[in-house]
Amino acid sequence: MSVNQVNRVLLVVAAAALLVACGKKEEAASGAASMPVVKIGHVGPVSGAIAHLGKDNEYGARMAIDELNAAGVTIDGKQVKLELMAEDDGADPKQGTAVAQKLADAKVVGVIGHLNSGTTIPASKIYSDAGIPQISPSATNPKYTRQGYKTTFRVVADDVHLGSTLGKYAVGTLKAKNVAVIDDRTAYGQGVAEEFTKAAEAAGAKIVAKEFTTDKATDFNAILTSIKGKKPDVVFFGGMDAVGGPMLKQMKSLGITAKFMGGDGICTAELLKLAGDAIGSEQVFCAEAGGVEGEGKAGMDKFRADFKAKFNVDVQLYSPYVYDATKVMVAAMVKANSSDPAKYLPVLAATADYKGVTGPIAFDEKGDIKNGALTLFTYKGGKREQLAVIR
Ligand code: ABU
Repeated sequence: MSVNQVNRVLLVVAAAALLVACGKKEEAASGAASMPVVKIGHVGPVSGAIAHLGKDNEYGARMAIDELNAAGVTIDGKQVKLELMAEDDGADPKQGTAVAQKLADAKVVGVIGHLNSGTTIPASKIYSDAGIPQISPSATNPKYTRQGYKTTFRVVADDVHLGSTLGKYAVGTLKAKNVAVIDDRTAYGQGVAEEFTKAAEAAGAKIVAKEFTTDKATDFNAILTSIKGKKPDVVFFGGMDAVGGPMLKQMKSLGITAKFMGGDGICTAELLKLAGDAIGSEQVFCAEAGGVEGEGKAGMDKFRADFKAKFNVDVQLYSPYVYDATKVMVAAMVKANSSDPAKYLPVLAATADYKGVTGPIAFDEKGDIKNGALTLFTYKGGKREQLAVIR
């Protein structure tokens, strides 16, 4: 055979191999297209002042769904395709109920969200009426799971746990005697500030000022000037980082040197950017409504590294909890052998030993996480630094 003939034969063989590969690819693609689709909703504020937190949550859901689809999920003998319907509620209660209705009308079989208590609580009635299981990965107002709905679940500790732990810490560890309290009048901010106040007073502190702002405010000079005159050792803020950051800047320019405390809403990576150089070393103390220790840290570290590699951003706060919430929901569908909410809801409620990256997940009779942890943090050297995990 001449060299030309050999080359022609090789070309024909290569072309045939290419055709076979393309055929297989099309076959695989059409296989995926013909799979039953299981729609799961996610809601958070991906617009507005806390869009960075909404995106963090949404990425957690996307990561879980992508991993599950890649591994293959089989329900009732058929491989299914999980589809995420991600909606934006702008942290606004009205927008929250509007998107909840949209998801119910679209017949999602479950919802992960919302992020804020102020949107999660009103939306939960819509999901309950439609029989759609809902897991909030971040809404901490206790009311959410205390409305008597069978469809509400939460994978983080609540504001009673958060506020009371922080109140005791302010007095017991930071030795605060005089405390000022500010909240943003949202369901979350007001609730966590009330729990903090009760615990700080019970531990012996005097509440020297109670002030209010909003979750959209940018100017705090009037309330901070009034607080400055009361000389507090600690200023507690019930609200989110988008307000807490500028508040810290204005505290600095007014010369207020009190420690600054808050719940999970300020306990983010973004607070460092939002407050700039106004965060003094070990001046800010906050708590995340979850946490891992010991052997669990390796799994969380891997999650953070995988998240960064996939989205090119760091975890802000609750994406690992969203990731676990999504996987817990799908695990219940697989165990129930059905994505029908009526069939998998009792299995989800009976979740007893799910091992997540955020720790073990089991639900109590209200749908709250059993034995939920808290992690106390401070900010030091331009980083959020863990102080302790508390159960
Ligand atoms: N838990 C803090 C942020 C979300 C919320 O409860 O409103």
